[in-house]
Amino acid sequence: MTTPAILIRGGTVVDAEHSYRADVLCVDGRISAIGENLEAPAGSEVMDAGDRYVMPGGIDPHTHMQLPFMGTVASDDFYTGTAAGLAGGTTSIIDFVIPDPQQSLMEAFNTWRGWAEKAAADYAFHVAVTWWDDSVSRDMGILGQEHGVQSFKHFMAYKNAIMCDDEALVNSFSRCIELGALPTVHAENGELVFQLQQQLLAKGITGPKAHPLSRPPAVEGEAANRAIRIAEVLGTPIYVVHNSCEDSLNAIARARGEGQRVFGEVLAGHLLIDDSVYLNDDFEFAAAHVMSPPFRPKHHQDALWAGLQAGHLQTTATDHCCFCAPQKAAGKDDFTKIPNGCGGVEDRMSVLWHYGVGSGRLTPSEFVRVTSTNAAQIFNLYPRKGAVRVGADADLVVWDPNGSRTISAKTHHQNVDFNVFEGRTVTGIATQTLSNGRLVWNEGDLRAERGAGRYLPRELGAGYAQALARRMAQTSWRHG
Ligand code: URQ
Ligand code: ZN
Ligand code: ZN
Repeated sequence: MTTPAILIRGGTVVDAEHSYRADVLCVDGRISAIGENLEAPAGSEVMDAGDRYVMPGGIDPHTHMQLPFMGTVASDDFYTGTAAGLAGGTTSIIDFVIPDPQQSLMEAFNTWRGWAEKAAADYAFHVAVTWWDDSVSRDMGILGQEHGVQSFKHFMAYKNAIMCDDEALVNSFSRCIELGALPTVHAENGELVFQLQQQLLAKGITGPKAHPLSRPPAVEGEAANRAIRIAEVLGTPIYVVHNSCEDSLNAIARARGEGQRVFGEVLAGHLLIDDSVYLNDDFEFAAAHVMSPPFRPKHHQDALWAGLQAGHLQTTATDHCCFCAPQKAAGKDDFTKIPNGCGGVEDRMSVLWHYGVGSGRLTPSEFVRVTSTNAAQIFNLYPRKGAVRVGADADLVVWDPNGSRTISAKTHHQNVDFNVFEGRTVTGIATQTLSNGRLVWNEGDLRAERGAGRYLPRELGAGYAQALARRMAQTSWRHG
């Protein structure tokens, strides 16, 4: 059954550059026309966007749907997690294939591809390099040249599990340069974390409050700086995921100030939630917030917001990796066994609008840049994604800047029994979401379709990322 054309009439288009009044016509899953007073083709649906914005659908470049991790499996799968994203205005995710050490990257990629068949929205994959030998190098080439994988992830944390040592980092970054792929890192020094964990357990400090004590900002700053320096010496761009603190942000800002091509990501959670959550006497509440890097003392949030405004951080994400209370309880007597991860894919856009645009920190166009366009350009999904332009996929969100909602696990669509933004009333909501030209979210009515999501192959090469980095260099002064 073909999807009827949809004419979004009377809205204000907001893209990464500007805002302007225009109708948007979507035909066969693509944007087919943008302009004033467009005719509605026969049989099309006409949607009145009134005084609302029409923006590119959000792209969350960091999710872990149904990730097998720390002895359990994340509770949102590729269908429920992408459906929840659509309800919040996010229309594409970039998830992670994470091979076990010694597991073939190709084998893991095929496994994740199978899991993602059920997705309700489009998805791409970063592939993690969790070990090294010639077969890993070979598989990286096949994945990059034949399967559209343009970015490879490296966990510098999680010793005795998926942690990359410097040898693997140097080899893999070098292979990325050969391929024209972008290396990304989870920057925490896993050796230090392990040491601090043992020290805390030896002192009998076993509750969730030990989690942030085992991964202080210096542990993240050291790893971010080390990864950035390795990238500098080898000559590759690098993307640092989930920067949570001044220490890693300063490492990025220093390098960018010297013209190095470094991109930084920040999670909606780290911009708003501080480490007091770990002092809560209720184990379930504190454990629900155990993720890595941990939530930090409040002053780091101001630095992260400033980093986003200054252009040192280019993307926002969620690291959506949910575990329900019974799963978190695995660490009841030993905090190192609490599955690490929190949710957020449904709330990222509203949270960033409320606290970003609502506070005057971000303009609407900067909001679009950091929730969609920059990620599309860095990870080579642009302009198919992250743009309101003729020919792009009709992934659009009709945004009501004056609408509000109160976030709660009682009402969210995420398949998890906790919401880290619980109780916050936010202004700025998606009233309609179109995924490939289909109306999938309409005033609270979610019509996500299991299996409608498509795999998004990505070209190798730093095309837009290169251009983006140059533009950032030219304009970063503008954000003050
Ligand atoms: O480290 C990650 O990004 C994954 C394993 C999700 N968990 C987390 O605590 N961030
Ligand atoms: Zn991580
Ligand atoms: Zn992650």
